[in-house]
Amino acid sequence: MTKELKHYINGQWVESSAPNKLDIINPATREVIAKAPNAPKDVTVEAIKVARRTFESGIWSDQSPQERAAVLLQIADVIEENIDELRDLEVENNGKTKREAQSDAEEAASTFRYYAGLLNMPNGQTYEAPGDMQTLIVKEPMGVAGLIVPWNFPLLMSVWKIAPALAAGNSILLKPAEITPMTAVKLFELMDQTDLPKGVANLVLGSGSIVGQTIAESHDVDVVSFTGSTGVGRLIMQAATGNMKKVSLELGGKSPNIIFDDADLETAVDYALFGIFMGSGQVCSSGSRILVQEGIYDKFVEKYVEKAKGIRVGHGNDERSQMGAIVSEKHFESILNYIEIGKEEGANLALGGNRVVRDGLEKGFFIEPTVFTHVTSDMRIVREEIFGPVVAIQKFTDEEEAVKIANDTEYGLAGAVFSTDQNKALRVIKRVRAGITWVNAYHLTNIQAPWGGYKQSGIGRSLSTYGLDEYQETKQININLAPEPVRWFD
Ligand code: TAP
Repeated sequence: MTKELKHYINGQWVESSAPNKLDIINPATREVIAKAPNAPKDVTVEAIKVARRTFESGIWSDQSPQERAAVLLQIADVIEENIDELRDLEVENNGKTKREAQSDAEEAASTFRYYAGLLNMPNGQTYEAPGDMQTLIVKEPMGVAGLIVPWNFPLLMSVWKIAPALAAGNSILLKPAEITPMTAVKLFELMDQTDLPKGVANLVLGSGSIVGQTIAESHDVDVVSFTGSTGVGRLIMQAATGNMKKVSLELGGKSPNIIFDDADLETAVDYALFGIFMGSGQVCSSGSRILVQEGIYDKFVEKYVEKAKGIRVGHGNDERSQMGAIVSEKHFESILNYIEIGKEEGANLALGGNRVVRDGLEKGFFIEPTVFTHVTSDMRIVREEIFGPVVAIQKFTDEEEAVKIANDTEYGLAGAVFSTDQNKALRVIKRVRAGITWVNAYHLTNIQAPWGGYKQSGIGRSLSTYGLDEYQETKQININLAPEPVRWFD
C-alpha cells in the first residue's frame, strides 16, 4: 500500500486535513511510492509557534552542552542502525545510486557525531580589559531555526542543518523539498526514538511557495537556513527583512575545473568525470566547466569522451549502476532543453545528449553523460547552471586566461586546478573566487571544513565550527571585578 506521509509537530504525527495530496514518485520507474500532504499556511504557522514555545521553555536550550551532545549521539546511533533503510529510501525517492546514498547516510551519522564532539570542546573567549574589567564572549542559541532543503541530497542537506542547529540549542522546523520527503520523514521517526524533547524538532511537508515562504517571513523565526537555487535564495532574503532574521544561503554554482598541460592526465580525466557525473551532475559543487590548456586539449577530450562513454547509467538499486536517474520529469525536461540550447548555440556535442531508454529504463528519467566541446564563454550552457550530467570543455592558453575564464561567472561555489607544478597550482587556486576548492582532486571534502560560496553562490557556511556559528548569537558579558561608582557625572 502507498505510504501516507504526515507532518511531525510537537512530537505528534499530524494528519493533513486538506484532500489534495502530492504523489511522491520514484524517478527511475515513475511509480508512486507515497502520498504527501501540502501544508497550508496555518499548519506552518502552528509548527513555528510550537518551536517558539519549546525554545522559550528552555527544555532544550537550557540543557548543558554535554546533555545535548548525548542526544546528538543517540541520533547518530539510530541513523547507523537504520542505514540500509535510509539508503534504500533515498535511492527510491531521489534516483541516485546505492553507493551515493550509502555515503550520504554514513555522512549523516558522522555529522551528528561531529557536532556532539564540538559541544565538548572549549568554547568562547575571555579578555582582561582596563579598569579591572573582565570580558567573557559567549555563544547562545538564536531561537527558532527554519531549515529549507533541496531535493538533490534530501537526507544529507537536512542533517547538515539539523545537527548544528540542535547542537546550538535551537528549536527547529524543517521543510524538505516537496518531491523528496521520504528520508526526512524517516529521520524524524528515528529522532522520535531518542531523548530529544517533544516540540524541539518539527517537520512540515509542502510547497516552497507556502511553507517555505511562511518560514522566511515569520517574525517567530530567528534564522532561516536555505539550500537551493540562487533565484529562490533571493526571494528568501527579501522575505526575511520583516524581522531582520539571520539568513544563511547555500546556492548554485557553475564551477571551473582547470587542467594544465603538465597535469597527470590519467588523474585529471578521472576527477573531471567524477566532478560532473557523480549524482548525475545534480550537485551544487559539480565541476560543470572543464578548462583545458591548449597543449593537451585534443588528447584530454579524446580520453575523457572514451571514459565517459563507459559510465553505466541505470536504476540506483542495481549495484552495477554508476549514474542514476534525474530527480523529476520537470528537471529532466529542463536538462534536455539545455542540451538543445547547446546544440543551437553551436557547441560541439562530443558525447551523449539523449535520454536513455534501453533495458527497462524507458519509464525513468535517465540522461546520457553529455559532453560539449569547443564552447565559448558567452554560451548559455557555459554561463547557466544546468544541474545535470552535462559538461562543457573549454580551451585556454595560459595561466592568466585560465583565471579570467574561471572567474567569469556570477557564481563562486567551487573550483579545482590540476597541475604537477605545485607552485602554479597554488598560485592559481588562490585566485579562483570560490569557497570550496581542490588541487589535483575534486569533490573530496570533510565535515571539519566550512562549505559555502562566494558571490551569488551564497552567504554563510555549513559544516565545521563555522556551521555551528550560523545558529548562534554572540554575546559579550563585561564583569566589573572591583565595583565602585564610575563617577562620569561628578
Ligand atoms: P529550489 O527550487 O531553490 O528549492 C529549494 C527549496 O526551497 C525547496 O525546499 C523548495 O520547495 C523551497 N522553495 C521554493 N520556493 C520557495 C520560496 N519562495 N520560499 C521559500 N522556499 C522555497 O532548488 P531545487 O530545485 O530544490 O534545487 C536545485 C538548486 O539548488 C540548484 O540551483 C543547486 O545548485 C542548488 N543547491 C545548492 C546547494 C549548495 S550546498 N550550494 C546544495 C544543493 C542544491 P519545493 O521543493 O517545495 O519547491
